[in-house]
Amino acid sequence: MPGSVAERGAFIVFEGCDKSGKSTQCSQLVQRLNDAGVKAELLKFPDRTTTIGKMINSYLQQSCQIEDHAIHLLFTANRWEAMPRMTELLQSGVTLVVDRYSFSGVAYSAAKPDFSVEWCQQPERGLLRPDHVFYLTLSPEVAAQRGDYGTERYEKKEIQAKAAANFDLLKDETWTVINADKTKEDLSTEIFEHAMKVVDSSKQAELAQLWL
Ligand code: FDM
Ligand code: MG
Repeated sequence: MPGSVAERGAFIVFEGCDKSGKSTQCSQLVQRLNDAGVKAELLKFPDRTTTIGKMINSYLQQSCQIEDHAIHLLFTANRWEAMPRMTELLQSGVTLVVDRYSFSGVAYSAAKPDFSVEWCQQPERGLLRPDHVFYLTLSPEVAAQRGDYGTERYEKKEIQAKAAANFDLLKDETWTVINADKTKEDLSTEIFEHAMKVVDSSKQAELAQLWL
């Protein structure tokens, strides 16, 4: 159409606690979008491949200690360092499917003693704002049926429960809460159908900033 601006990609985030099937759903969504002719890429936070990401990885694997405020800021910095590339991809029409984002950053740090949601949100302000968040929830009973947690730092029932309570505080109208207690296929179909609408409605929308 003459005079029309180029269409951008959608910024879609998946959030939820461990064992909710987030990573599986992220990959499936990228696959389904690509099959439907929508250019889409998978990203994940923390991105453990960068210099900052390697420090985060050592911290999560408990091979080093990092002070609680400092690690919070490293998780945030790991998102800031990705902004130029993410902006470029979105502007060039690529939809981004992102496994965890600032909401995990706040939910997990604010689960620690003496950390407030507000304090944790500050350094995240101004990052790209997702067009949509799929929040996958799971009852503690069903999570327990999925086997033991791993050995990484936050893989404990109490921390996951506190993080889940914090996620609830962060929800807004851009979130869809999805009960993840379904088959992978049912879940993935439901998410894909919703995501196609998000891709469509984001095409002409301005990219926005988080929590400003
Ligand atoms: N996590 C993740 C944080 O504490 N802050 C963050 O900003 C992000 C993105 O890191 F326990 C936590 C959440 C989880 C851990 O995440 C590793 P993955 O998705 O299991 O790699
Ligand atoms: Mg994990």
